[in-house]
Amino acid sequence: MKITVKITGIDHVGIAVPDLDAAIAFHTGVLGGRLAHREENHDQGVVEAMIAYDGGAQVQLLAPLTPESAIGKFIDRSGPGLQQLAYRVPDAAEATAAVLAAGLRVLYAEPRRGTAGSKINFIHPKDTGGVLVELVEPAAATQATAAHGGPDGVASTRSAVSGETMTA
Ligand code: V0V
Repeated sequence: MKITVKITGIDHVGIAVPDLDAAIAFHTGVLGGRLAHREENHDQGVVEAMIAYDGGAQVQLLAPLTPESAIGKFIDRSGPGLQQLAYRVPDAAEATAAVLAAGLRVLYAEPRRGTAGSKINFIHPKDTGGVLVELVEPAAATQATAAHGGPDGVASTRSAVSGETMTA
């Protein structure tokens, strides 16, 4: 039987930014988003902020902690802008296995820690038509809320491991 990645939705779109506070000010002040979560992730070399919009859309602002990090290299090569498309999956380990079974490159053998206690992995952009695809298994509390379909429940119930989750 053919194994496929079970995508349940778009979790977020990631934007590489050189200055996180300036980007938060634009996305909240001009675009009307809400700062739902902010976290430093040293494994990924980023400080990130999740911006949530009414209706459930989420944008992740990603600023580099070092020039050698993935986001530092991206900004150096391509400038600030869209860096990743993150799909939500129920099980990141299962999704990783499905990608490998399709003969594509995942970046990590096992999922790693992402925003707010999520588990994440990535498919190499050269194997997806030029888009860095992230696979996100949200933390359990978020997963349950998403299944019950609250309009902005995804962002407001994120449970932070080493970050700060804001509620409206
Ligand atoms: C690089 N390339 C991209 C790309 N980054 N294409 C589309 N979108 C991107 N974001 C292209 C680049 O232009 C080159 O194309 C080619 O890939 C280079 O591939 P490479 O030499 O294998 O690799 P690098 O050194 O450029 O690194 C790219 C990868 C790296 C994707 C391997 O950025 C990485 O490990 N990313 C995963 C981790 C990550 O992005 N963390 C930050 C977000 P040409 O010139 O050869 O045609 S952390 C996060 O999302 C969190 C915490 C969360 O969601 O919770």
